[in-house]
Amino acid sequence: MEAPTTVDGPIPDATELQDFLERARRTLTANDVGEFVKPGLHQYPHQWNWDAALVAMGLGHFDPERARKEVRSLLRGQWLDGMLPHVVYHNGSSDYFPGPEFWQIEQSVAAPPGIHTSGLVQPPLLATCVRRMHRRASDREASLAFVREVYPRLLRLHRWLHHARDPEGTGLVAIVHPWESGTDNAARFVQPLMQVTPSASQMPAYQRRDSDHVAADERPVHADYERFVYLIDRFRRWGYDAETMYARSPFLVQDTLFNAVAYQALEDMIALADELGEPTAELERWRVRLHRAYNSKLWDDEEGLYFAYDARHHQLVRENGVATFMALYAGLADRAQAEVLVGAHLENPDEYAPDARSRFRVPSQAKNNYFYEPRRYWRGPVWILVNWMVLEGLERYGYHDLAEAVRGDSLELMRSGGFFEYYDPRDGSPAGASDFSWSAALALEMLEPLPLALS
Ligand code: 9WN
Repeated sequence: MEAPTTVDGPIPDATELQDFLERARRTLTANDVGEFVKPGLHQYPHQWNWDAALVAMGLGHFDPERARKEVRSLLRGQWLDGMLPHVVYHNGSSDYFPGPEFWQIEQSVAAPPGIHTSGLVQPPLLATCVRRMHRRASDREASLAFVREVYPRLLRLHRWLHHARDPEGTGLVAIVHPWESGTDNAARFVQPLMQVTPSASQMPAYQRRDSDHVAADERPVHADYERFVYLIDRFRRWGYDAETMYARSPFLVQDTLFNAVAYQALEDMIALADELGEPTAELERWRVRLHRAYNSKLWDDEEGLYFAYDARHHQLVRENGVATFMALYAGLADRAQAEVLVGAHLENPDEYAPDARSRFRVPSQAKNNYFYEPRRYWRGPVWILVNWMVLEGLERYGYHDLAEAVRGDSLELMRSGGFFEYYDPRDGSPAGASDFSWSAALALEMLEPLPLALS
């Protein structure tokens, strides 16, 4: 394999490359607690939905059987109506807030019996990761049997998303809580969250634990947490009834990143269905509708950016963040849109390209965005997952050199800083949780390309 280039030049030699890959594998193995792989050493001691999907994809590089177990574990938390929760608490309480008891999922008739979970969903990356695991698997028979086993569960998740979260048939799937976006405190949620106004008497008692292991200024602010908690309290009072949540949640957003992930997942579902000989008409219908709505509703021609739509207050949220490039990841943009996204924004040093103020691609918030903070969580730091999605998108549209630059920066950050949750784009210093599983999983995915020959 050719050594990837970095901002400092190529990774020196094959031995170092092998050592780096070995460190990535060891990070995943060290976070393995048996039933699942923790997202990081500290901070997140349970199984998260899209983390598990990425972890499984990473494990698929060296231990396919363990990778399948990760997916099965996650699916054990699936709700009876198809919802796949954002956290599965296989191992009871911990020092993480909210713990299993806070959710009171027993209030819902759809909660799965005998297992604790959250009551929210997360970006549906699983079908995409399952398909990539399948493409990589050398034991084709075992892999196909696994796909056959999990496919109906994946289908139920997507059916739930396109019904429970789009009861009006808009084509776009809505989220009811910033945690569902996976990018919790991104600037595009500030305005919708500002309209969520709990009074002191409406706030349940709780204690934040997320700054026990990570500096408070690298985490969401107090006002965000108040709203995160308040929303959960509403939902549990409503018994997590999907209809009520859609109709009454004070936070209802048709998100750029979430819908791009959902769209790519539909493409992957269709490919898996074809291979299994399953019908695809329903998936096709959702796919076509989503494509149309994404471009007619979320694209702002004047700015040349995609924006999230606040479906509760009927307006676009005009904040420039990295989620705008997810249309490239999913192939939702046409050629002209792609040229604007890349030429006017991704390559613009005032927004995302390196300049004297920032050395590393890709800041999660445009540098000239009002809410940009280079070390605060989803408000500016570089995330390996986001970089992976951006580079996949760039490759898809033929921007190979730029994709290589994003890959190079990502590898450089992980090589010099370790597998962290995120990195400061100014100097590359690591931040957030250490030994972060999805960063390690994606290092493998970035360096060991998918075999071209298989489906
Ligand atoms: C809340 C586990 C998760 C990720 C999310 C990330 C963060 C949780 C938190 O950690 O969210 O779900 O406590 O901040 O935002 O994307 O899945 O790694």
